[in-house]
Amino acid sequence: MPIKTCQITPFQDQKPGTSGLRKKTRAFMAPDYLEAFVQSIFDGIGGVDGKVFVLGGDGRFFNLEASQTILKMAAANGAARVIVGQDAILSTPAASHLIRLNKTDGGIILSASHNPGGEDEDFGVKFNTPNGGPAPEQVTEAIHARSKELTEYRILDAADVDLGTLGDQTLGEMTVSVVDPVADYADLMATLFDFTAIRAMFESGFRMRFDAMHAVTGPYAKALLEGALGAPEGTVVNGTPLPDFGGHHPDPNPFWAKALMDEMFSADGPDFGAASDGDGDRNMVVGRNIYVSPSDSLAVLAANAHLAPGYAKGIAGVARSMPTSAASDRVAEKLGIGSFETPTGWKFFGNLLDAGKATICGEESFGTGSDHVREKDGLWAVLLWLNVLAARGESVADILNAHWSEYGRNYYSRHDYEAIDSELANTLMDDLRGQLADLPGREIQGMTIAAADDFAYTDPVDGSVSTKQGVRIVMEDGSRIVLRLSGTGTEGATIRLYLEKYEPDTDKHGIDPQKALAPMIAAAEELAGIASRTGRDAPNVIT
Ligand code: VG1
Ligand code: CO
Repeated sequence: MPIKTCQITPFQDQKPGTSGLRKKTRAFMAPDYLEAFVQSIFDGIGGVDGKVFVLGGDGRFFNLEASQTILKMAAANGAARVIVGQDAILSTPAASHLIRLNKTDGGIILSASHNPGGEDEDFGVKFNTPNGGPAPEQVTEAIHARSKELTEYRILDAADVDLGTLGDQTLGEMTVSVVDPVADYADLMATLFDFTAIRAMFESGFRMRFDAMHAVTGPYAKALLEGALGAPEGTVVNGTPLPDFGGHHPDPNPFWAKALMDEMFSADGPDFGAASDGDGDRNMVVGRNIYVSPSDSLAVLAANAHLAPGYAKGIAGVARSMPTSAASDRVAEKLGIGSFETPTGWKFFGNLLDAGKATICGEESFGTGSDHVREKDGLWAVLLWLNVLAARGESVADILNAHWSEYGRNYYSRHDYEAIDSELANTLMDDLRGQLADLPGREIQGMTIAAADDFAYTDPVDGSVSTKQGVRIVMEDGSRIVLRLSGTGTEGATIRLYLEKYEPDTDKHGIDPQKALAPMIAAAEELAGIASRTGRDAPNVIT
């Protein structure tokens, strides 16, 4: 089959963000754009000759077409084999698992995660390294550098591969192995959790609602929850993946998963609720009449992981992203295990997991995971919760209240201001950075600022340094304000304001977080002036 070499003018805007390259779908569909980025990946990792990769995506609009293009490019560039999910579907954690299971040279995941999908919405491409995790900064920088000078790409002039049929096919000299997207992942889950105990809990009438948000986890959740674990049919709702996610944001938080929240807070709601995002790596967990913040979920899972067979020996350490609340630090301290604070983005957990320093990781953005793969994993977190609920025989509310009594409560909230003019957002951040040196010692809203900096991280394993990862202002009692700009948006800038206040007094654990955090919210406005500068009177999304 003939290989076409296509000449192009290099693109200057293919810089990967927090999690791969995300752009409007139409940008990726424009002539040569996807191809240029894929060739830059191939070149940036030193070529693909004789290598094996995993390929799949979350099923959003353009997923299938992009997959065909990538397969033809992999073949033209000399790859030996690509393992691809049937119909080009793979959740992000399942892709990570397949990369590790088959000891491949990495993988390409097509997703813009929780961003909406469709021809006028978002698309994304991410490269994962042979450990199964998102490419670290050195790799994404090499890919970006290559993209800026790339003048040609190679693609096989061939018919589309039949991605609907399981088994091996050839494309030029390359083997394409179409695999069941769910099977290997489901097998892995069965090794980690006490399926017998969870099944018994469902048999005794435990009721759950899992909202797949018309995204990729539908088939995984049906196979595991309604299949292997015997939950009644109907436990999984919105379980059919759609290219536009039914027109919704597949973003599992109280704002975008409001229908689930309403059900969980209704009279006679289910015992347990959960949702996951476009590509299946995020999770939201809700009990009957109680919402579990992602930071608290991480802490509770770390404290209880030993109840699941896969973690019965205990965990080596807990890692959290910097903006995530310190609730998990308290658990690590009590367990006498390692505790790590990394920049935002799962790629920063990879080295800690590979080195065995951390077993469980989490982010405030509805991400939790462990060393079973190298991505956050929505269903994994849901199954671990189910295992903990089955083992303890208590409600989510009981477990959470007991956790707060033992460790104190880290009140927490994130306020997002979306689609802000980029220049305005950058100036706001620069002005705040300019004040940092003078902040310690200053009184604000009845509190004293103890420290203020722009977070920089030195990876404890390979010594690599990442700077400017978010401004943090810490009060004397440990309460914090964190501000950073999103690296996953596709329109203007998104300002993320993270607020945290520690409350040791059990009598004060029942307050609405927005009320408990009111002084922090006021202090943030005094320091950064988001509302006054942007003219917004409220955040777009509060989680
Ligand atoms: C957001 C989250 C971050 C997460 C990232 C990718 O990034 O804040 O915690 O790792 O999305 O998650 P940002 O730069 O927009 O704040 V996913 O599920 O979108 O791959
Ligand atoms: Co995601």
